[in-house]
Amino acid sequence: MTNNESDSSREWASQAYALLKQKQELKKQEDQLKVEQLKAEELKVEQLKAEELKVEQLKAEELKVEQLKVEVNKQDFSNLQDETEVKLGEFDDNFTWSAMVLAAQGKTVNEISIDEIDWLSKLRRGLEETRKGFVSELLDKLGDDPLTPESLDDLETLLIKADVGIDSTDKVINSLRKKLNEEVVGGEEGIKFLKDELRAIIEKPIKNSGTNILVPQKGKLNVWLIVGVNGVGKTTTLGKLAYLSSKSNYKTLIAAADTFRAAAVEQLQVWGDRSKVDVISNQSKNADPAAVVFDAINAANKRKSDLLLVDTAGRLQNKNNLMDELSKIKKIIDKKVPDAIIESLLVLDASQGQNGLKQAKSFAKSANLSGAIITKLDGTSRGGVSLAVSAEVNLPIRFIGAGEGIKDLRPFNSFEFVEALLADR
Ligand SMILES: Nc1nc2c(ncn2[C@@H]2O[C@H](COP(=O)(O)OP(=O)(O)OP(=O)(O)O)[C@@H](O)[C@H]2O)c(=O)[nH]1
Ligand SMILES: [Mg+2]
Repeated sequence: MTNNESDSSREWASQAYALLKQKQELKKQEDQLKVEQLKAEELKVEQLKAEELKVEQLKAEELKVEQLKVEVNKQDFSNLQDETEVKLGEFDDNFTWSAMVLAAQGKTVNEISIDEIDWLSKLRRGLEETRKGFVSELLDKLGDDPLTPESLDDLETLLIKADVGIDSTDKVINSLRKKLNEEVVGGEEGIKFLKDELRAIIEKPIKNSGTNILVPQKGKLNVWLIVGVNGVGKTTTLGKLAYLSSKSNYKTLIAAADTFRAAAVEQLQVWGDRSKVDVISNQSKNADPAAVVFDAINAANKRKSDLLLVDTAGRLQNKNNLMDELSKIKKIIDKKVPDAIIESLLVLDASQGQNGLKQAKSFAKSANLSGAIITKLDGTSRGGVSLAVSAEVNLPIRFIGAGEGIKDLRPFNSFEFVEALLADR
């Protein structure tokens, strides 16, 4: 965003803020109304029962109550007095920046939500460390002066330092060099060009996959395998995904297929409880992960689930065992539900930088991955590794995590990511 755009968008942001405040009030009133409606419907059912009216009528009323209950529960859920509640914060720099990023994507004042603002603020704060060693230095070096071949050398060093990877860095620098040979490029314009280039790198595997945002396909069982080495955040990510999915009204189920680590099932159960999603597990010692998946598929079929999230082990005796186990799980799914949509999502801890990239490459060779999820973007200086994953492993990034809370995971949006990465301009 340029400074001029910032000025005109500030007014927009203040309108958005006022509207969100109004919406919050309105929602409270609607919730109250729904609770009252529910009470009235329940009373009706009681009366109908007492009068022994037609069974059909009774059934219809009961159905209505059930539907209302779901509605009220949903409202209750977002109004819970716990960490899941998001309140409208101050009208500050964070709000303005987030609103401006949404406006730049063509959203109208009416279309934005507190959740979105909250997430963007988190993302921007989370990427602060990456930005510090990257953008601040970049801006110091580039200033507002036109780009020179020397400033490109500096930029190259900075991109490598931010773990963007050699391939992506080369690509960006070459494009910029080519542009420099053709015309004078001002500082501001240089940053804009840089943003476009970075976005193109991340977007490429997403475009190639033909799917912009990953959601469960309707009318089929979707099975998402959450894989990755130990400690990267698989189980946490799965918990957040279960929340996102059930909140979005997909019938969701969790399979606890990490039978290697002792406390894995309990940890998953906590997430299941928080997101109100059932967990299928086998508590016996040395349970076979493929057998857990087998049970979970049976349960998913019975319940007509939309999405089965499978937690897998990150630590086994050796890497071959890990790969064998994953292929065994896949075979079971293929056999039991041949038309299931399987996604193998590799979880990567951004703070591991180039090490994480190595893991991704080694997994990609043997595990037939379909996407990546980048976690722990909060508080690392290595957020740039997301670009390397796109460019060097050719994996579409599907979700990103920036915190340990249940709402700290979102579908990946390349525009928002690059804006947050270069948020000072
Ligand atoms: N700050 C931060 N911490 C995270 C994030 N995601 C996960 N964590 C933390 O990372 C730690 C490991 O997370 P787990 O979800 O247990 O990782 P895992 O990959 O399932 O680990 P194993 O099952 O042992 O292989 C926990 O303390 C999480 O709270 C994130 O986005 N940000
Ligand atoms: Mg785990």
